[in-house]
Amino acid sequence: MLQDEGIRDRVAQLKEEAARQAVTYVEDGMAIGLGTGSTARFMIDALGERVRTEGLRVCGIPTSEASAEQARRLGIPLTDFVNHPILDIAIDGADEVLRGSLGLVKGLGGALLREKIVATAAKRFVVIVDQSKLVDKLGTHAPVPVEVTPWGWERAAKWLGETGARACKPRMTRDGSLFITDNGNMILDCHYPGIDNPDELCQAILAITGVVDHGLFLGMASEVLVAGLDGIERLVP
Ligand code: ABF
Repeated sequence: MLQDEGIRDRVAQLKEEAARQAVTYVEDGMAIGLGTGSTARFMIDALGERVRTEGLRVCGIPTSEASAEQARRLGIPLTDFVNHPILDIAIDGADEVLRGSLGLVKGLGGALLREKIVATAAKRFVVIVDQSKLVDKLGTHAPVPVEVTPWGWERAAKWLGETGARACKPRMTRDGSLFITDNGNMILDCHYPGIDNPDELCQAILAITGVVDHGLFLGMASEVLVAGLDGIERLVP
């Protein structure tokens, strides 16, 4: 048990190191995409610290209500796509990072749609992870979350099964109720036995009516900062 806690603390430290490194990329005047999840939370904390101590003037578009609330609390001004249709940088975590191409699985935090909109709006998309997220095949550890409209989700789940998923289950909350995204949709967690052709799978998933988007982020990461026991490795595609 104590050992488990030790490992958890170490992983949290690694996430924080990657997050702090990414925040060194931020310059005065930048508009920033603020990710979601425990690693992104460290990043928003570190950004808030720079705003407070250096008087850094930045603004952010958050990818979730949770990140928006954290940013407000830390005095990071928020903006929108009317004022900033293009962001200078977006910084976010991931659930899996494919060695080589740096394709990602994201969305276990439930914010995949806003994360993808923000990532595609950014000139530079920096992903921050600890080394446990690196994989040789996507789908190895994480299911692919698919955001679907609540009406007719059963049909989408059936067709997702045809794309090779072993199971596509509605995401539930800890208290046993249906998880609803910040956009009012449901998430189906689709478990694949490893994804051989991620590009093909992306197209097949998006072709299903009722699918809003999915957690495969291919060709989007400008770089990935991987925090490991020997320091931070910077990967570029
Ligand atoms: C977000 O947070 C998500 O896309 C991803 O699901 C998750 C990563 O979680 P953590 O940083 O808590 O490991 O970035």
